Amino acid sequence: MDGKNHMGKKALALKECLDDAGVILKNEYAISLLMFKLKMINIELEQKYARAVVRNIDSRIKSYDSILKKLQRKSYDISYAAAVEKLNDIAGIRAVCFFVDDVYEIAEYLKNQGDLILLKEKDYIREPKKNGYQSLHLIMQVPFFDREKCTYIKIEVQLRTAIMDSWAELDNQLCYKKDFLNTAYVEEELKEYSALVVKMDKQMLHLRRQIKECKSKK
Ligand code: 0O2
Repeated sequence: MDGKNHMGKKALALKECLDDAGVILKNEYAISLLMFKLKMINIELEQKYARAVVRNIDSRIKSYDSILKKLQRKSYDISYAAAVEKLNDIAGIRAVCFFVDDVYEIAEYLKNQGDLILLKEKDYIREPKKNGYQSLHLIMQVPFFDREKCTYIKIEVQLRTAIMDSWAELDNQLCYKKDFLNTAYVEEELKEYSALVVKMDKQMLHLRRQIKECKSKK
């Protein structure tokens, strides 16, 4: 069998596994559990602070094409086993908050949920990526009990502010994982705008605190 044919067979086998109804359902289960928890946390925080906390929550199951590309990009084996073992974001959920302190408070709530296991935390807010990307990522494990045993489903939870989210969305559209002539220039520009994101998030938080102080003096 030549190399290309072999790769084709591996990719096909991967697709078959990812298309399996049970596999899809397990990822959907992890997403709906996290969605439920984030909504509950949001209700609690909105009541605690009497203001809006989470702007929106989105979720997705990573597509076959995107999984295949990521396995290839990272030089992993093209197989379902490798995808499940090596990739942390086949199931993904993103909560976009208004303020940066809300991001960390929600992360603490999630970390304190007795039924979830925190596998890994990547704080790209305290330490943004080289290109300026900011977000807090929690890789969590959701237990799934069936008749025979308990298995764990990985899910990546991305938490960030609305301003960070706008930057990331524009980066996705303009630059992320794209290859073109002026890459270096665009990357430099985006990095500069990321510094503006930091500044604006800090100022908005400061302003919110000032307003609260004024109100409490009344
Ligand atoms: P897509 O198409 O959005 O799903 P690791 O967890 O260390 O094994 P991974 O998953 O590469 O490796 O980690 P990383 O770098 O934290 O990226 C996870 C996800 O965060 C990415 O998934 C993106 O969704 C998002 N992300 C990371 N870096 C950037 C960035 O520079 N710009 C933007 N816009 N998003 C970013 P995917 O699979 O790369 O992409």
